[in-house]
Amino acid sequence: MATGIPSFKVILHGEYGVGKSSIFRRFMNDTFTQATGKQSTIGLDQCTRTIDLGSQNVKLTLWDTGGMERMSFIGSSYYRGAHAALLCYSVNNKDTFSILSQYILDIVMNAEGAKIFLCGNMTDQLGPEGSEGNAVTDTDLDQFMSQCQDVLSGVYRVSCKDSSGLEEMFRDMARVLHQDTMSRMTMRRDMIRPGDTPEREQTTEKKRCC
Ligand SMILES: Nc1nc2c(ncn2[C@@H]2O[C@H](COP(=O)(O)OP(=O)(O)OP(=O)(O)O)[C@@H](O)[C@H]2O)c(=O)[nH]1
Ligand SMILES: [Mg+2]
Repeated sequence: MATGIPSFKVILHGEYGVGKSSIFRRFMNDTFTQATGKQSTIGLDQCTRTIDLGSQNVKLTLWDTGGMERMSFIGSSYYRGAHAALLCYSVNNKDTFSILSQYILDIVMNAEGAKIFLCGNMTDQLGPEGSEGNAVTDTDLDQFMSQCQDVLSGVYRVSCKDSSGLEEMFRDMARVLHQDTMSRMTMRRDMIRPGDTPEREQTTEKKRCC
């Protein structure tokens, strides 16, 4: 790594129209487009930003693509080397939530070892309590979280329209990914104790023989 700044690839995942590209645009240049009509993402976009965590800078590269591309040949490069997946659903559309376990399976199969963060988008569209309709309720979310306790590394609710929760989410993801790398490095260092290398043991054995 030329700059020495820890760098992480994060892929956006989830149903059509849940706001993946809107999250991407907020990340890239803090803009929002209220598109009319269906405009699915075609091709592949990526954007890198440096996040200041106070004591440490961390680079996040967000990758965005549409469902059709994920299924095409682009798919493998999309998943390759991903450190994390931001799994998105729309908080006012239960269908995009009920299908999440399939997406989790897809991530586990294609991006081995990637951490999974859950993001409910469009909180600006939630009505007052008691008027849930097709919205994802707190009970739905609690149930899902208890089913996949160890699978999720973070759970967020955001709105790309009014931009609430987004910067906090990007920072938290950067923090979790960085901390995970640090603790893995510490674990690895602790496992290699002085005098434990096979070569040394061999040398000692030989000396004893002579
Ligand atoms: N009200 C509201 N609308 C949103 C929000 N986020 C996205 N949208 C709208 O939802 C629609 C779909 O958003 P996209 O970002 O294109 O969704 P996508 O997941 O990238 O869709 P695909 O590329 O088809 O997979 C657009 O019309 C957006 O303007 C939000 O937080 N609030
Ligand atoms: Mg899109």
